[in-house]
Amino acid sequence: MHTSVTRRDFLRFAGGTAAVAAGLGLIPGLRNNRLLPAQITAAEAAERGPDLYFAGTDGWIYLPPDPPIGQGPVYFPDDLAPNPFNTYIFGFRDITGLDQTQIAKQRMKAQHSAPLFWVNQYNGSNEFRMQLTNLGLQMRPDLTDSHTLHWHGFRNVIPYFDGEPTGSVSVPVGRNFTYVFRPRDPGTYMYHCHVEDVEHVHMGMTGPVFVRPLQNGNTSLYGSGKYVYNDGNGSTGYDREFAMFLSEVWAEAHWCDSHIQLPDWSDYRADFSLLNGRVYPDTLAPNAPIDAAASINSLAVLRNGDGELQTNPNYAHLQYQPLSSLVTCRQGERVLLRFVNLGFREASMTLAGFPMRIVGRDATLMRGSDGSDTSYETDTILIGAGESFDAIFTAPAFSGGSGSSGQGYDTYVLYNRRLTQVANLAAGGFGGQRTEIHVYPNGALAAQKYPNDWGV
Ligand SMILES: [Cu+2]
Repeated sequence: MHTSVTRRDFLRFAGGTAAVAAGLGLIPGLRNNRLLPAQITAAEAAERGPDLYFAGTDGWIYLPPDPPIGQGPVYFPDDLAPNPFNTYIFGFRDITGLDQTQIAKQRMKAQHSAPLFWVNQYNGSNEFRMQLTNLGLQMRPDLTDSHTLHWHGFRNVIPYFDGEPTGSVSVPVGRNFTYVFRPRDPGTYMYHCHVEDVEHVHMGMTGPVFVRPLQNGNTSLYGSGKYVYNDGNGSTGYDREFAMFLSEVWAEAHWCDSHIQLPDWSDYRADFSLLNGRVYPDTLAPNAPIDAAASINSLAVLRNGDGELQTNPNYAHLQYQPLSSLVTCRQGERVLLRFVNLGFREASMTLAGFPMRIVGRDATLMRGSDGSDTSYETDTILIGAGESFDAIFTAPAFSGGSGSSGQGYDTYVLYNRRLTQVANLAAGGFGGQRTEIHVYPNGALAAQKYPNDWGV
């Protein structure tokens, strides 16, 4: 029996051992046996236990490999990728509730478009605590990159918990840090790792986060009692909500990271435009199996005994891209689309067939300084990098089911009207930011249990 150990294997083994030896479960070290005030806050938060616990690591995802993209077969599919995957990423994973043995097994199992989470607006006592650990980059033992969690657009941040590493702290390999938030401003935000952020953001360490308003639960303003903002009049009430998280993959950069090469970011040319971490037609595939009861602060994908993300039958290739983009609703319902763009290019999202009303932008209710309503109807939203929009549409009347008979719903299209972002210019037009809205008759669909839940 012959066993060869490559330099890469050696480094991977050494790197993994170092991560364990460094000790998971530590908080940032003390200096001169004294805690700074901010460290005391962090230590107290860690003692009380986090509301959520995320890990940063690397991993692999699936994008349509055929036909090959314009750059040819060198960069994509990645020849180092394990079946059925083909694209190397960095990303986060929700490891809330896992034990240390399970957590260690999540190395190189990152999720693209990081776990969707949400928090309630601060009411004077409900601080939100989010612990982050760094499991290292298994494909890049030569890199000792830290990770952070930066809440983009968060207004009352204190630097210690901002995740901007040059002015604050970051999380080295094998360490833990607990972020503490008091979210006072409802709306739709995004979060990302801020370490070497062009690279870490582009590699997949990005995701959506919502702040739910104190007004939630008030059913006199809108029947569902669910609102985007403290509007005072029910104008942002909705029945169902769907995250629409936009990002991009430049295949050459991802190949470079797995092959220990340096991409030149001035050559940036995205090959894939992603919606919730997938491209069409995978955008229409179902959510991964979700634990509805555990989805208190985040979309909790069911996990097996090893802590691994579960998948639906026939969708093993989407194991690390668990979030669907298909929108389902009944006629007459108000449906909230929470758009966030953390690609590097502007997106032009278009809903064909009926208008959306823009009720919020960058986590701000659309109101003038005198309180006047500045919301507006449109069929297209231009979303720059780092921007968010809250759009509500009222589902049109059910017309009897479009397409093949017996389908049971009407189909409308939501897509990026920029040709290079709705497909990647390859023959066949696959890929891109495109999904569908399925409008059902009265009586169909269950109430939504969590964001992006189909209710079917
Ligand atoms: Cu990072």
